[in-house]
Amino acid sequence: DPGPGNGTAVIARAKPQTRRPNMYRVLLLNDDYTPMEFVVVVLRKYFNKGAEDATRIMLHVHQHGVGECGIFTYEVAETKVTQVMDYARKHQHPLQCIMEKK
Ligand code: TYC
Repeated sequence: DPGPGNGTAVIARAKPQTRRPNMYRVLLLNDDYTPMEFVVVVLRKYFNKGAEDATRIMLHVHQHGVGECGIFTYEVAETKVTQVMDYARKHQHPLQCIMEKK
């Protein structure tokens, strides 16, 4: 009589305890109308960039059409996009902010 169980040894391995969350890039898109200074304000206000970094990113978007503001988990990225779009709309600028899976 093998007793409880079926007499087969259980070989178990613990899963790694941490899983990396999906990450999302938040991007600004260029347009012809949003003032450069407004984009710099957005980068400082919502992405915690300093004046130099904000200016560099703004000029990159101006010259290349698109640029990265940061990489965040889904909920944080979505919040940033909503905040930037609401702020641009409030000031009647056509600035577009989007997110994409990394
Ligand atoms: N192209 C705009 C201008 O010449 C400036 C600008 C930069 C607009 C970045 C949007 O995401 C942007 N006033």
